[in-house]
Amino acid sequence: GIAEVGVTGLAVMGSNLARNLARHGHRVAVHNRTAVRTRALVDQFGGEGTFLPAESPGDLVRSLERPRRLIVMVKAGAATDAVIDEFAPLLEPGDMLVDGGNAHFLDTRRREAALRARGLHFVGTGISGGEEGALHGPSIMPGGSDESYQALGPLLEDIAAKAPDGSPCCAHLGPDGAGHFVKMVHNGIEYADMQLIAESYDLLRHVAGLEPAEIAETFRAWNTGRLDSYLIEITAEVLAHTDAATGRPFVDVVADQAEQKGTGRWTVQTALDLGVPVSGIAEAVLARSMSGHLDLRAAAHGLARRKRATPSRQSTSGFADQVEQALYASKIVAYAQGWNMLQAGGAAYDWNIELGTVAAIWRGGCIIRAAFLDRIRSAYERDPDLPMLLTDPSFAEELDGAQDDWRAVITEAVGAGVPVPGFSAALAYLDGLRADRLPAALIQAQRDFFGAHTYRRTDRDGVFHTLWAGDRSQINAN
Ligand code: 2AM
Repeated sequence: GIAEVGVTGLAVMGSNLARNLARHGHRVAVHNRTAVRTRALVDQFGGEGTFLPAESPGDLVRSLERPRRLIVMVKAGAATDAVIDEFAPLLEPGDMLVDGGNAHFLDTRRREAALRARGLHFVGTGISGGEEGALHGPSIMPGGSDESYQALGPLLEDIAAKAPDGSPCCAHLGPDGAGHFVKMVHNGIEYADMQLIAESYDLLRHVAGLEPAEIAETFRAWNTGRLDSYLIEITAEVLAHTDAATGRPFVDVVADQAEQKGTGRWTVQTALDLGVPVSGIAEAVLARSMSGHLDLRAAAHGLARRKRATPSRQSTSGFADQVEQALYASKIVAYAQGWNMLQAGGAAYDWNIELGTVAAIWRGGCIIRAAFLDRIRSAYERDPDLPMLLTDPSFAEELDGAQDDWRAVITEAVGAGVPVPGFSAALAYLDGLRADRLPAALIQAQRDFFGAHTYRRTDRDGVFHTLWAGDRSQINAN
């Protein structure tokens, strides 16, 4: 075999990744179940580098240098298992199968264990950045064995996006499913970020009374500051766009139902299992879900109607500044929750995920790429044992500086009847964490009342139960 690497599955993501490899001077063997796609790729883009088309799985495997590096780019789920079943018998110990799809990390753990038993490396790899990213440089999140990264690292780092400081947006994140877990959390954070941006737009539109084109300008201005990010940039583009057919703002002709492919939901499901409160991500998933309930929305139309005060245009720029503060503060909290989840997942599955490294490889290529991620990277560089992002002195200071405006914006939104679940959940999380006393005391007392679930006291050690149905005396319960 003479190809350095193979790619099977040549839909857009797979084709673009193969082209990215070829453009970087790598000899890449390409294969697809349906051969027309293979031919189309080579016909259209053969001039970009060295492609070696393979007719069959056997052909593909024979064309690869050993140990073999084969990247699988098929739809996550049954197709991945089918492709593994097809290729594994053709491979030899030490060969590497890279799954670049959006697999659930538990599937990746199962597949990795099964292939490890056969001497094969299975490398579940998150790839973020969409079609453009796959072609021009995605953020790459590989799991799998240390040994496999020795062989794959240089290749993957070569085709990955580069952070502003020039370092590749690719790093080995830990064994088995670590890469797909990190990719899942990335997507969860992406949901939260998009929700917060959407709430900011809603406030500027319906509280400040700005038009989409004006809001686009506001986002453009924000994008030159601390909110500088891909998502803010494309938000400005979308808001500035006019629908050709109607001449109306594009955002007004798009149906207001946000869909989801499932990684946000997985993040929340997994977070519940790990016991990590990721309320920012959860609210974002729930808001998308609610937007799709057209029956309920129609039924609720006109309920609890607000008489909306006419927005006062004079105070608009002051209000936009306040929204920027609220957005930024909520974003810090949502990201902090995401990092708590990375930490908890890393501990639960013994992955030893380096929290600063995750921020470093999300600085470029992926959907949440932003200047902000370099701040997170340096926070963990300053203190690798940071208990959470919120306690980093520079983030703590920014939260403190933002909090008056943040509270004012939420108050305004509540008064106007504009829903801000992301902003409010973020603030509630912070207020809860920093509280001297939580009403959890009352909940634990209720639990003791109806279920004898016992309680601890603030003033001495031990576990207690009150005889609620009897004379209400307290007994030792352990
Ligand atoms: P196809 O072109 O032959 O359909 C995205 O759907 C990619 O995954 C396509 O390249 C598709 O191949 C491939 N794919 C989907 N299911 C597959 C399977 N069971 N085996 C092999 N490839 C599959």
